Amino acid sequence: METAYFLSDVHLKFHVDETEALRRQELFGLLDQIKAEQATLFIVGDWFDFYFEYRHVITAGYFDVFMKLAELRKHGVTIHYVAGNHDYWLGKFLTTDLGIQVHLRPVMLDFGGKRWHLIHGDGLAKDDRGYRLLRRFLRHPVLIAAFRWLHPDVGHWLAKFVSYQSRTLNAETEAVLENRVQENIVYAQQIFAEGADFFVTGHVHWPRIEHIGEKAFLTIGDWLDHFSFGYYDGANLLLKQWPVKSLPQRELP
Ligand SMILES: [Mn+2]
Repeated sequence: METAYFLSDVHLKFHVDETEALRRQELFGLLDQIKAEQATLFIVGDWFDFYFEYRHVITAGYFDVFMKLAELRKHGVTIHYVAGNHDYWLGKFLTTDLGIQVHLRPVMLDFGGKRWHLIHGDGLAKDDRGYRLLRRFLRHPVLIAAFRWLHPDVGHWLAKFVSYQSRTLNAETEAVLENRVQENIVYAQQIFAEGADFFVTGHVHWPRIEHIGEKAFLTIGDWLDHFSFGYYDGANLLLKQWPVKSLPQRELP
């Protein structure tokens, strides 16, 4: 039986304070479970709060995370990683050195006898026009090349501001989040019409599963408040929460 776990919006920070260390401890608990189960891991964006690949430098604050992913790979776990808006700049350290299957764009793939559409979901909302423009700028090859020439310490320092910006943008009311989820469900209907069985997304930080006949829509939630994840048991897609002991945990809405 092929099983899978879906995680998004973990927002791993490169400054590791006490909360961050505990968040990782909980996350590694789930990753150990994935390893023991020999399941597949699907990362659906914003795994890292900031990720940028230089040619010869990796981010020190993520060292234990890289080690953990390498450990999973060594034990035969397949890892797919769909880029998010905080970690779009994925590169060959992840693909070649860690053996992760990276998707810079939303992807349709077959797994466990089902057709999956995996999309982080940034820019999907109708009121996100300003962001879509910003995204075009942030993903421009000239800007990326220029950023690579900055000293990595300066680059990370700058990234803290961009990251903080996009977090304050996310401090929204439940009604707004609810509305986003509904918009995403409308979008998912098109993808279902194109043949997908399961639509998995993130970005909204508001966990929800909707079963639509045989098909299902899942927005994963986050690893900041909900500690939620998707689980495919070989036939059904489920929304679950990791029972967190060390930090406050919000119930599913
Ligand atoms: Mn996001």
